[in-house]
Amino acid sequence: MQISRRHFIGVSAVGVLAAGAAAAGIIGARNFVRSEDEPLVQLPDDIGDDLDFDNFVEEREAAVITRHGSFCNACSSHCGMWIYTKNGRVWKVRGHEDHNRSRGKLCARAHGHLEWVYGAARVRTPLKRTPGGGFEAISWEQATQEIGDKLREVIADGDAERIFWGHNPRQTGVFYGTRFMHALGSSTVVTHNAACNTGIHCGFIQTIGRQGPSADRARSNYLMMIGRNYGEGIRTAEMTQVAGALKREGTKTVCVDPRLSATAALADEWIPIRPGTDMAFILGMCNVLVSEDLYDREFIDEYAVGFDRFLETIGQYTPEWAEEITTIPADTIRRLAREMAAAAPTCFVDPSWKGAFGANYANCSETTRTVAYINALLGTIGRPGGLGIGSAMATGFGNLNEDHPPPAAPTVPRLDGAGRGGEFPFAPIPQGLPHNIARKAIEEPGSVRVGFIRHFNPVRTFPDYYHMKEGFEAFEMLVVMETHMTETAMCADYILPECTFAEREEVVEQHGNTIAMRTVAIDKVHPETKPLDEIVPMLAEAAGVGEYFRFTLEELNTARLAPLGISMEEMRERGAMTVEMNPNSMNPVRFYNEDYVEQGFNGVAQWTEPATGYIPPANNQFRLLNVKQGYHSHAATANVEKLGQITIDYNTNRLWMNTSKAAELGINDNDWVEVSSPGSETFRAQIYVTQKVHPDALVFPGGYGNRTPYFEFSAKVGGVNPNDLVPFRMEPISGHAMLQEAFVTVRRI
Ligand SMILES: Nc1nc2c(c(=O)[nH]1)N[C@H]1C(S)=C(S)[C@@H](COP(=O)(O)OP(=O)(O)OC[C@H]3O[C@@H](n4cnc5c(=O)[nH]c(N)nc54)[C@H](O)[C@@H]3O)O[C@H]1N2
Ligand SMILES: Nc1nc2c(c(=O)[nH]1)N[C@H]1C(S)=C(S)[C@@H](COP(=O)(O)OP(=O)(O)OC[C@H]3O[C@@H](n4cnc5c(=O)[nH]c(N)nc54)[C@H](O)[C@@H]3O)O[C@H]1N2
Ligand code: SF4
Ligand SMILES: [Mo]
Repeated sequence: MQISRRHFIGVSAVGVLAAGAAAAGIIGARNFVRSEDEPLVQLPDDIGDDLDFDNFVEEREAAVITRHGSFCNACSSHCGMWIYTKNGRVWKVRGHEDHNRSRGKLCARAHGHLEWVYGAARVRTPLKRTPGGGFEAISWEQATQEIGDKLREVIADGDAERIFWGHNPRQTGVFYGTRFMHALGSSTVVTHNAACNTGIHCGFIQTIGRQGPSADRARSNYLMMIGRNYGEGIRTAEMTQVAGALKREGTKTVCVDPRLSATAALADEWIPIRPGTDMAFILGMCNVLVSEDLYDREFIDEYAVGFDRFLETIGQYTPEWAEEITTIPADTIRRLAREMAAAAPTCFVDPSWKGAFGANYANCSETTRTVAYINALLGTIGRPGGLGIGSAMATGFGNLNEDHPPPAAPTVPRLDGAGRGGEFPFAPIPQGLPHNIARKAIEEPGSVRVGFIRHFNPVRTFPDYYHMKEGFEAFEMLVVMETHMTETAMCADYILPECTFAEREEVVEQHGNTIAMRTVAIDKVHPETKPLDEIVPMLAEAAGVGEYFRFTLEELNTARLAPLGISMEEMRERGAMTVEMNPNSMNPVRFYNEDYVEQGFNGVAQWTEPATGYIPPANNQFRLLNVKQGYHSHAATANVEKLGQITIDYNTNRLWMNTSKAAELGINDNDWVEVSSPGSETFRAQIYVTQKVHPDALVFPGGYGNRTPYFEFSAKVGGVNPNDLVPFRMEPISGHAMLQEAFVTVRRI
């Protein structure tokens, strides 16, 4: 009898008793054939119950149940998970208990997105654009040959720097995409971060010398969350920690948010703020800490750079001044600053993710600098219960051996203007600026010749659909590697079908102190689809740079794991495990940044208005807010029936409007309105009238309004995509896309 390794692992995981049943059932699994028109994945009613797998298998003797280590693919949180299969089909998923991003928990999307595996909108074969604008199925041979020929032509012209790679940065894509670009002679790899958290990355790098500080939620006595909604912008383990803080005796939680988010609803205090003015609020609190001598002098003496310059300007930012801008009463600002000082250093102002200062306004990276300032004043940085500065793997991943040296990183300029010497010298690399590539392609014809996009839908997830579309259609060749027929895929010359997360093994990844690896859970549903580690080497061979890719994924992962003393067998069996970490050392905190002064920016962060100002220009105009809902991801899940149906059942894609504003405009709950912004199309939307939102804000739940004709269920779900109402713009310092720089006009129908 042949027992494949993954069946065997599954069997050992569910126990000896199951082994007999499973072995008997292998034949069933081999005979299992999926009919073409079988409906979307059928999940049993008891999904999520705490099953006793031994008894379960005993009850259903014929079923072969296996489990496979993986991580969820439905958002950027990378929650570790187990994929369970039954008779060779994905059956259910559960949180991986040893993975620090999930700690045994998954959110609704992890279950819902199993539809991606079996769904109808999957790309099944390579596709080529036809002259009429449609697509025809072609073979992999033809696709790679034609793409390779184009690449050879561009390289022969000396134009390799006009090629780029863009993605939602997953470590497999980072490895293969970067190596591929370097092999071709291009420096440009860009990511989705410019529509997410580039402002935050830039502000922290420039102030504390590293991106992505974390918050020590589990040990903190005072959590101030400014535009961070752990309850709906989910990473499951973090949500669990915040749930703990909400319950913990003696721990205070404050949410500063223009709307009562799911987290704010459970926090000790909700502080409604006028959108786009968080920097004024933080400067106001800094003013109190300084003027009342409540700051941590020891910390400042040891770590602050340019503190004198900061003292010269902070005096003007009184709580009364901040009240005018933020609408938060001066007394409240004073009280919150004093409370935090009393809790210091076991407190933090959250470094946040996207909500308030990730990539929304012209002041985001400057706001981030003030978040670093206030945490420094409170002495929270690097302290238990404060802001974590992270740690690095004690023993890093290994590299491929000398038979497979990496291509040298080219020195040609980046296409997106990010980094030293570019248009946006402070734009963090490797995040990059994909929307600037779109602009460049439009404004300087021929400047961008070839784009590769993988696992990324920038035409829909960046502001200004028509601008992004025009830009992405202006390249000589766009190749999109997708599982689905997205808006970006619709602009492609070639679409290459990747198999889904459940059907492939991937590069071993590090997520904090966890290393994890996706393993193959099921056979390919569509046999013509391929994983990235096969697609890139094929393209590289065709382009004449195949020598950089003559190794297998197995060899790569074995080399990565070697210094850690972990075998592939153990990695596959455990899915995720904890590795030893060394704490990072503290960097100075730059209150004054001379590099900024050199480039004409402020040495010390000074109050900066959003590009569109902060007061709505007219009575029927509102600041557009683009927010996450717990059961949708970006522009990817409205087409997932099990998730989209939640929206339909509970009517949750309505736009939130403040009760008194609605009364002023004669709008009732559930009324339909027209919304538009200067230069945009006009959209119809339904209004949710509520006191849970600041009068200046109109809340657009994110993720709706797909424009690809292939997303049929999404069309049924409806809704407006905020990116259709926001023009193309770039934040002056970090270059991000400013997703909330628009006031929308509302008209009752
Ligand atoms: N359900 C779900 N979870 C996700 C994702 C997803 O797509 N769906 N994606 C993951 C990713 S990539 C990200 S970046 C994170 C995002 O996680 P978050 O950044 O927490 O989520 P957002 O909903 O973008 O914003 C959080 C809050 O900011 C508020 N906000 C908006 N404008 C302002 C403002 O001007 N000032 C202040 N103070 N608050 C403001 C919004 O009302 C919202 O409640 O979520 C991650 N988890
Ligand atoms: N309107 C709106 N815009 C937003 C946001 C929002 O909530 N609403 N959120 C913002 C934020 S925080 C972020 S981080 C960005 C996210 O920006 P994107 O990364 O562009 O967002 P997604 O919609 O998640 O796109 C991921 C794409 O990967 C594809 N995909 C999924 N699995 C695979 C796979 O295994 N292989 C391949 N090749 N492709 C796969 C999906 O089909 C999807 O098209 O968007 C930003 N813009
Ligand atoms: S937060 Fe939810 S959707 Fe995102 S990776 Fe974790 S389980 Fe998946
Ligand atoms: Mo994001």
